Amino acid sequence: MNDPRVSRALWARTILLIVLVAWVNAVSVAWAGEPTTLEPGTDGVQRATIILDSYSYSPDRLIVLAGKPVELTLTSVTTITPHNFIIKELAVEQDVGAGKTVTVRFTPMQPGVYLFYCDKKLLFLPSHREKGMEGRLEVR
Ligand SMILES: [Cu+2]
Repeated sequence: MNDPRVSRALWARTILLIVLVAWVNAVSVAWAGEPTTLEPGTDGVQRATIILDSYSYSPDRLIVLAGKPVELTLTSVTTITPHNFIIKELAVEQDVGAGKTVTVRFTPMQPGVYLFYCDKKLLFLPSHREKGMEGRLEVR
């Protein structure tokens, strides 16, 4: 084991393993973020703030109750890239310019899982949704 080539190879393998484990952890955290449950305020409105970046929503998993209004404050932290927020089944479609904050309000009546996403794209490039800018709203 005193051969320096052997210990170099062992080190290389150990470092590779550490990098791999760190990467797998980072990816699984991104995929399985804890859902955010929106508590109704005294006025019955379920509110949350969502940060829009290229190309993500944070938080990207929301849980709300059916039949009560939902108000989302959409804050973009980008400097150039415009985004939007779409929930097709609920007729929600809101542009969010770079660095802007806007609110959307809607009342989901049917329990179920609704996907929200950004359909912006530049020319022939993949859409922001295809780059991962998507989340899910669970209506209970
Ligand atoms: Cu976008």
